[in-house]
Amino acid sequence: MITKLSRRAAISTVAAIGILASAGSAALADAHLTQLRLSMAGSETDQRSVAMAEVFGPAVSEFASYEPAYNATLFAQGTELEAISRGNLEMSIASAQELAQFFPEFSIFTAGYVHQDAAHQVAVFNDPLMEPFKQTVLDELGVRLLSVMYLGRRHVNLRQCPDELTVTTPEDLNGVNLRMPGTDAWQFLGAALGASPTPMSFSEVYTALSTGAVDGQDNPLPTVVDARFYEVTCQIVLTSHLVDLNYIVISEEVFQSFTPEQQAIVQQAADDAAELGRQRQLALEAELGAFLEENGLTLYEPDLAAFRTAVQAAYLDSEFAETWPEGVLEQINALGN
Ligand code: KDO
Repeated sequence: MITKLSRRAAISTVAAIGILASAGSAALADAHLTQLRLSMAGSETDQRSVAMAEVFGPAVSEFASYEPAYNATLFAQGTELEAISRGNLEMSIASAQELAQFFPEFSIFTAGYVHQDAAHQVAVFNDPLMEPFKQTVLDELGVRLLSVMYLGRRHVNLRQCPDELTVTTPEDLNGVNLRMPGTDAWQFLGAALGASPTPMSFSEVYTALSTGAVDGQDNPLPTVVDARFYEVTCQIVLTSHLVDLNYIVISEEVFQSFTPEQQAIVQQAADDAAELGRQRQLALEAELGAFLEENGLTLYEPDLAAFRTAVQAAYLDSEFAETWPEGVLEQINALGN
């Protein structure tokens, strides 16, 4: 009995030593990995998140540990750039609207009806016109813009059904309490659409829609489905007012801690993840209209020319346009169709 127990004890001690030894070597291996925490407001099932987890994480795994945090659990939406700049975070998926808080000229990428489609976003991001924008963010915030991610065509998604409110022109949105994310550039876009914009972070939108605290929100179809906004809304006005993007960003200090070979891997991994995410978002956009209709929503196009004219005029008349570098709007337009 005693012998048996001792043997068992001996066996478990040996096993425990083995486990500890392998845990120790894993910890040792991890110590050589650079931690890359990415904070974002989107969910784990958002296709941008999925693409980063599937492509970016594995591609850098020899020298970095990719650790995404979703639903703004690590940093509140809109605070990520500052967190990276202060050395408290390594990566995020930042919007041009957030960058415009620091550098007003970025508002050119937030203006309604400027980007035409996903390919246009990529052409703009990779064009030399983008270099001074990227350099400013690098020099002044210590943040590197790695690649451009496609979020999709933003549309107006309302609680009211079409028999209560049909939207044809921006005037029809007068008095509509439309949730927009909480920066000046977003609020301006909501007002340019004719609505009364209300700032609110993404994580609060579902509840605000379900209680009627707001009449609606704007986001692309994949986000309406991923965040289940369709459960608490009745119609989607297909305004396509913003072909929306986010930039994959990384701390420049962290980026410079990598060897040139590792830097090239990080860059390629970001480009590959962005491409996969873009293709998946485009596919979802093409198919989700049917899903939303099956779930009782009405989708329709308003007078797009009326929206485009009103929104473009609002921007050109605004203080935002005064910050746009000479000739850049024309260069952006020339890269489109
Ligand atoms: C949103 O808050 O409506 C928005 O779509 C803004 C985007 O820039 C992006 O941050 C996105 O939220 C989140 O990633 C959630 O999808």
